[in-house]
Amino acid sequence: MKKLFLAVLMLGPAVGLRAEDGHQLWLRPHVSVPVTVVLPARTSALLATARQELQQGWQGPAGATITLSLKKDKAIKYDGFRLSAQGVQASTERGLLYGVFELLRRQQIGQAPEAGLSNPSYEHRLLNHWDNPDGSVERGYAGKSIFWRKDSALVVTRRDQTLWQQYARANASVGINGSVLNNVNASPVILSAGYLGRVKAIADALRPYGVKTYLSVKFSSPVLLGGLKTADPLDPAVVKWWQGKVKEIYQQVPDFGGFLVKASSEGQPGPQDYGRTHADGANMLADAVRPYGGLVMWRAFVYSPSDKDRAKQAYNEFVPLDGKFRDNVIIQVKNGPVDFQPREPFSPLFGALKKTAVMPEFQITQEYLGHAIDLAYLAPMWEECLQSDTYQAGPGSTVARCTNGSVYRQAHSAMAGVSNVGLDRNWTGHDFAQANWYAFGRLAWNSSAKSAQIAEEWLKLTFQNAADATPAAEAEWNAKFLTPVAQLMLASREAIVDYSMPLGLHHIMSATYHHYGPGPWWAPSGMRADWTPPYYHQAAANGVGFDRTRTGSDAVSQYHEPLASQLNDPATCPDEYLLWFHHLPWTFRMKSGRTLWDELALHYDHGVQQVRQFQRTWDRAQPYVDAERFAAVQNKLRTQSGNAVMWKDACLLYFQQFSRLPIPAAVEPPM
Ligand code: GCW
Repeated sequence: MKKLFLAVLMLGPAVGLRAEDGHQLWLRPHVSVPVTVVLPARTSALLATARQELQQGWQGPAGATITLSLKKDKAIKYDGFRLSAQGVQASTERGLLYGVFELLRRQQIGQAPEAGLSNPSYEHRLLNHWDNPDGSVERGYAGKSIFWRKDSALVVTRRDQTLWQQYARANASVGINGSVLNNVNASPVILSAGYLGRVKAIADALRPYGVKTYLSVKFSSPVLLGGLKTADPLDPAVVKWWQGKVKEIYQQVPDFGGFLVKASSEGQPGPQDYGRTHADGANMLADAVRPYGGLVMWRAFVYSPSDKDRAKQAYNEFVPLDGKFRDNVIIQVKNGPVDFQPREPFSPLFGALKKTAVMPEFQITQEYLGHAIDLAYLAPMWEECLQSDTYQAGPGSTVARCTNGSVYRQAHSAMAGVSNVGLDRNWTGHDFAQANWYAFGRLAWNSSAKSAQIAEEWLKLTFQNAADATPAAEAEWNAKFLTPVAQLMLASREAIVDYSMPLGLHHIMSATYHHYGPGPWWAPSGMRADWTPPYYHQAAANGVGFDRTRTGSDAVSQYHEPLASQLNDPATCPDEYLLWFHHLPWTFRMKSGRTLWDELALHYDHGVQQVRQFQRTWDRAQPYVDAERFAAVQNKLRTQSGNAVMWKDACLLYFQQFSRLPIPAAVEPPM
């Protein structure tokens, strides 16, 4: 008896629902009420999923009848849907499933089940996994890969399948309809028969949730895997090899989505190795997948050590190729012209191409924003990019509209996010990093969605409990938890910019492989200059910043007017981008009236103060959070707070050797 009691005590906290909350993402189970679901006449795994979700999660009127109907309707785009009190109407099965998730989300967060139409902004909403076949994840901070494992790579276990289903369900709940299963630095082995067997098993687990499977491919696979002498895209034997490989893939995965390719970039092989263009390479693969309806997403992340300004390279390589790509090719462009920095202006490739489909790539995993230690809610960063005006066809040509086919027609449209998912029990390493997975899906569905609204939704789904549902409890929860924690989230990315790379500084992290913490001095001898921070900040006695004006590298001219002129003039260039585009004296007068040096120091200091404020906010949230998540986030904020001080001190002391100016009195002196 005593033993049993002890066992219960030991098991208690570990299996209790609250303790498990953090592992359920935003899809925590709750008590549902009976509902009758009427399905279209045909049956399918996807429809079964939709019914099951309704039955498990219904919190509307008990005994209601909900009808899911498939009907052609010109107003419904892609996987869009129409909601009404009676049910969901869509033109695809996926649309029905997304409508069901929307209904359930509204019920759970207490929003009226608004009738009406909801269409996705992009046709394809994809996660890119930088997962390697050995189970490691490039830039992954949440443990090993959920797809690949070192030794028994090809044995599919029940546990694998359950995990893949849970992953697919989470994606479906926010409208993500595709996953690229492996790293863009692709291993050729992924296309071997053994691995394709596992790809099939993954595709089978994702399909009932409407998530299509894609693969990254290495351009030299015909040589490395196929034993050919060349991977020249115009060589008939190479063309034939890819055709055969594609056929083999579609035999295993009939609804395979297509390929993602990093070629002629960062040492990866590509068409340029054979004197061919990106278009030659992309089109060859596009022709191979076309008979099956497949797509090729060809990345524009290209730069070389010889470039005077890395930020200009992608534009220079791709603009001359506009109109040369097949219509099942989409050029995948990182949000900024350098590389996923805490803040970059939008890439000028958005708004540059007229006859070629372009898609944004965002990084959900926090390579440059504090890994899984710093709390960074990234939706404001993505919103900032999507809403930036490129002026491609006059005012209002936002990045969102230039990539979803509204400004120039695109046969296909898509948005990709580099996933932050791993085997960690909470999926993403940091509990708040779950919000970035969620927000990516919500923004890919509706590129006009507001970060603040997404944060509130996510907080309610992830932290609110049934016990908080009485009006009084809810008012308290809103005031004491929701509002302050949402504010924390919304300020979090700017805080990181402030304590690491304010005023347009970029790429001054420790450029040692890990990319964590400050390193403006990092420049080992013999290292490629464009991989070292001094190349980017250009700090010297005469000032700081990268001159990209018309008299500098002229990167400004890759933007349309009136933006180009606005960026070119330090008086009109927004402070956020000042040192991105200008090299300015330390005593330069800012819009605030302060000197550049003082302003810089104040930004660094403000970032530190912000994180301390986040700590206080979180401490006050304790009564509203389970112990496990409270402690985890509290610990991480503590580490982040110390790291913020390190960033500030290291950068200010480093820059001070050039500025030779005192730290302003309002700034906390270095430790
Ligand atoms: O940001 C850089 C990363 C690399 C990554 C590369 C890319 C997958 O440091 O790890 O490689 O970008 O996007 O291709």
